[in-house]
Amino acid sequence: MPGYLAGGANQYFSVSWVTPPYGEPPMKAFKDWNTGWNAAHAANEKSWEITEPAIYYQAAYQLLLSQFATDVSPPQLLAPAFDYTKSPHAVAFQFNDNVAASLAASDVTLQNLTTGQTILANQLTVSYIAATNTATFAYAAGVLPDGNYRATIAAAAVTDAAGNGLSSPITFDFFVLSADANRDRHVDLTDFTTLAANFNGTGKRFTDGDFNYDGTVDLTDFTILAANFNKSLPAPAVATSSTVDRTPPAARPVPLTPMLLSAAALPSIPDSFDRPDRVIDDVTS
Ligand SMILES: [Ca+2]
Ligand SMILES: [Ca+2]
Ligand SMILES: [Ca+2]
Repeated sequence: MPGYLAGGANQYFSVSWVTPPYGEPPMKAFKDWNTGWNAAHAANEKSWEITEPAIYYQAAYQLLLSQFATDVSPPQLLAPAFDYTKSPHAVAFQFNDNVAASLAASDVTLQNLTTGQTILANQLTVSYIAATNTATFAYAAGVLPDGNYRATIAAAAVTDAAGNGLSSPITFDFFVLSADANRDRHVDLTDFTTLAANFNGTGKRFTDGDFNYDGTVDLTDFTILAANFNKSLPAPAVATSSTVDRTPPAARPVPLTPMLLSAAALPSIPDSFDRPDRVIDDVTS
């Protein structure tokens, strides 16, 4: 085992009538003989005793070695995440080592695969939580445009304190679909029902229908939902699969759209949302 501190001759040799090794310092606490029962002393005569390394030797020795050892391990990505629950939207990457000094907003490339647009680095801000080694890239403007996204980080862009880069580039896919409260890639009656159930509520989140992230579910969020109603965002096609989206937008129910759009224009709409069951009855009948 590298760095294992070996034991050695025991200066505290227990057979007191054999000197040396008894009573000698470590470098002289050794004698080569082979004896069993000693009749004169009526006792067994141990011919060899060693000192075993104990934790108080070993730990200190390992610490000493560590001062000379070099970190050659590449930092590893533990968990990527996209946080749609807050504005600004942000992608976060947790590493197993401190990579703070190497980070810049330009390290991540954020591409909207749906539109082909790339979010420019000057639209991102980077922050770092040292306690968890988590780098967060936030979209300064707040809410990302709808689309399937791919975040990539080049292997050399992120290094630990010893200068080790990642062993491979990072690729992380996620999606943004405004008003999709339950994150099923469709804006439909389910999301509308959630919004209706939380209408006029405060302390709300995106998943409650607070689509503009102001904490309240109100007409502004309703308008966002109405504008996106019946919109679907299929997952990007995977090269190895011939699977296609089985619920094309055209096949999804549409009758709510005119009602929502016209209702959104009515100033009295918030009151009618006090009874979400009534609203849904209207919608489905
Ligand atoms: Ca960098
Ligand atoms: Ca949905
Ligand atoms: Ca809101």
